[in-house]
Amino acid sequence: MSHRGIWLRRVLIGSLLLGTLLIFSSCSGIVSGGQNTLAPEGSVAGRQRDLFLLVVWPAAAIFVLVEGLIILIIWRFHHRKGDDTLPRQVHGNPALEIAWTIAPAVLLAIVAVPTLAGVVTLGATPSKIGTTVNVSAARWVWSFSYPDVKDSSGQPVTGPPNELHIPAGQNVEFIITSQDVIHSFWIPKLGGKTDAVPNRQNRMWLKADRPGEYSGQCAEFCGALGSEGHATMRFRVVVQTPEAYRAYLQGLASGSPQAVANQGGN
Ligand SMILES: [Cu+2]
Repeated sequence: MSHRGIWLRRVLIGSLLLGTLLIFSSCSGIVSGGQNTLAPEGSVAGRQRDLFLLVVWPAAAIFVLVEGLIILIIWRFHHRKGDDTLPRQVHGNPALEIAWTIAPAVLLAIVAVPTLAGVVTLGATPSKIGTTVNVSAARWVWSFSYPDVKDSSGQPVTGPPNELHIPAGQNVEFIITSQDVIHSFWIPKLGGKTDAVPNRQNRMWLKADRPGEYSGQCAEFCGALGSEGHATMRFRVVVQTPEAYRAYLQGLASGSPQAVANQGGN
């Protein structure tokens, strides 16, 4: 192998190793933190994952095909010592050009059908809603209140900051707003994201399959101050059985948070 060939091979192997390392280092935190969108625990997140993979797999196949052809062509047709003859010159190939114009158009049309169907389904609030939660974001805390149950002054009961409770197996609607800048409401394993915008009420819904604890996160960079900031703007999501959820709301209404402390969803 020529000197240049050895050098090229080293660079290729080096970049491949570095790229793989980078990918795995960024994934490990997401997986261990319970924010893996590829392991959904609800119908909305499941559909979002399916749409993502529907695009990623064909894109990966096309990437491998195109990059493979480029590498093959570089290897097959590069200049060789002692061979100074001009290769065969090609000007245009109508059949090939029509094919590579039509093929992507057909592929995009196929991908568009489930994508648009998903946008319509996930964008519309389902007719049957089990419960509604008001979500209010502020730098750097999430507040959740529950209009299904009112406190003694007639206001929706409010839970502790950065702790959301929802019932399993029911469509949950969120009415989302912000007190200051734009934030984004996101529970990676259950659904999202929807922006929290001051003076606006955005709606989002999702359904959690089973009781358990999940992790939510602000998904719109909203500033930082010292050790606090966007990155620390996370919240616990406690998915409970519908009965435990109702009991939790009643506990908030009666002002006895001690009574609800042990009713975490598991
Ligand atoms: Cu934020």
